[in-house]
Amino acid sequence: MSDLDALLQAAQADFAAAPTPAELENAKARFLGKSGRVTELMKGLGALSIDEKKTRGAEINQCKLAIEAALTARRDALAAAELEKQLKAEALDVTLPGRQRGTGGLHPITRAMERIEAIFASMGFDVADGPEIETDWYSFSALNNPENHPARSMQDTFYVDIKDEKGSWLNLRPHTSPMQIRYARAHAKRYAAQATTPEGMPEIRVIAPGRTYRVDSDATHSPMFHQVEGLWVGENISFKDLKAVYLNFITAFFETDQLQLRFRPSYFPFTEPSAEIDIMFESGPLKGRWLEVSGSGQVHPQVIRNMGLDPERYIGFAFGSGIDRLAMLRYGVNDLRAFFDGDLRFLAQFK
Ligand code: 2U9
Repeated sequence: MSDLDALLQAAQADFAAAPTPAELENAKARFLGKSGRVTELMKGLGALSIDEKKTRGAEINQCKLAIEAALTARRDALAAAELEKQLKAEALDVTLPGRQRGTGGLHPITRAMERIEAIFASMGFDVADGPEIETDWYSFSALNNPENHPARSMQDTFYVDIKDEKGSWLNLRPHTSPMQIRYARAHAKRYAAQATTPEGMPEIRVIAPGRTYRVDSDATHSPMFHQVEGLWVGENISFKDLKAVYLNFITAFFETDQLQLRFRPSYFPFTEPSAEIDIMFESGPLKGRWLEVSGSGQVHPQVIRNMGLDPERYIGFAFGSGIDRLAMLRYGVNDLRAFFDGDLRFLAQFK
């Protein structure tokens, strides 16, 4: 083997052994660089005769071209390997399912509450808002609860470790009635301050929806639940107005007029007389069973007085319904706790 063949083989072996482009460039320098082996051979030509120079020079050139070709081939091979590696690392499996971007939705109780507000708004009812932490007077006294009434006990009502200016513990409101007392008092005060029109004070027509709290927990009771109470106070409001309003509400809420409504005598300290409201569907899955959906009654004269109004002049009705129970009936849910467990598999069904 000629020295040039051996040189070519050595170059090919060195190039093949270079694992990276940088090391390949080092190998190139060893053969083709300024003091590389091919350059050294070229320098040796000076000592030869003209004829020898021609032949040897042509042979060295041939060898140099072959080394350059080997270098290019190795460069291409390394670049291809690098590309292959990169493609593997960034491989996309286009058959994988796409990442889902979930859309939020309103909680079923919020949806029920918004529907209730819209239905009562269509009958001219305003919507009251108010604090969830209340004073003893607004939660109990204003609603004609006697001092020793069991609703005031620690077993029934949650208390907050703060006292009001009268020295009573604050409570988590056990019903939404305090909002209506606050609303009615503000309303009465506003019209007392103005020169009263001959027609008198405009009627109070308001619903109070919201979160309420009681010490109770099972499949049909949650320590936090939702109520909507309605109040209509004017100079000539009667039970027939209550029946018309409630029937209109319940047919709109359940989107059917295939139902009956009945009043059953009852007792509440804040209404007199008082009645439970039952409904019975005439079709559908709940057909034929009387279901208790609300308490109601004519607002007690003492409660009218606590609103800052004269019970000799003003009269009205009130009702109170559990929103969670209405939503359970509406959506066919049989465990109240499902609404508050926060399980998205349940909640997502209402989106
Ligand atoms: C004022 C005066 C009177 C609201 C009323 C009821 C009867 C009643 C219960 C139904 C199911 C509570 O959620 S529940 O457990 N409510 O039975 N509520 S009358 O009476 C009022 C409200 C406000 C100023």
